[in-house]
Amino acid sequence: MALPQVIIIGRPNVGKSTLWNRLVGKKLALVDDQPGVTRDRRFGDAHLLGLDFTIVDTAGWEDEDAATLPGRMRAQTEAALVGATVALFVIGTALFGTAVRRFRMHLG
Ligand SMILES: Nc1nc2c(ncn2[C@@H]2O[C@H](COP(=O)(O)OP(=O)(O)O)[C@@H](O)[C@H]2O)c(=O)[nH]1
Ligand SMILES: [Mg+2]
Repeated sequence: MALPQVIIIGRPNVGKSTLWNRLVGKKLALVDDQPGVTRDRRFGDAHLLGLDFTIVDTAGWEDEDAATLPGRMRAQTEAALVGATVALFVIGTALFGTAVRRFRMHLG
């Protein structure tokens, strides 16, 4: 039987790929402090609290027109939701990422 799917969704740059890497135990998903680095779904095997499941990293969920790249990324994420058992909606580190970027720009 297929494992249950847990899908990680949320705005760009909130730490979705970092969480995915942590749950899979390997640094396979790209982590960056620029939004939009994850453009497609990534599947991995995870084990937590005695449960085996498939964990799915997704592109950031942006409210953009379907014809644009962010809009197509959102469509990918919405398609992934169809097969999911659980959705983890990450709202975490958006302000942190923005603050780091602004600080770096400030430093030049
Ligand atoms: N302080 C802090 N930074 C984090 C955490 N998780 C991710 N980050 C940073 O936030 C930025 C975006 O992370 P990423 O996983 O690429 O976010 P994604 O775009 O949602 O997949 C990166 O610079 C990470 O190093 C966290 O738990 N704490
Ligand atoms: Mg990502």
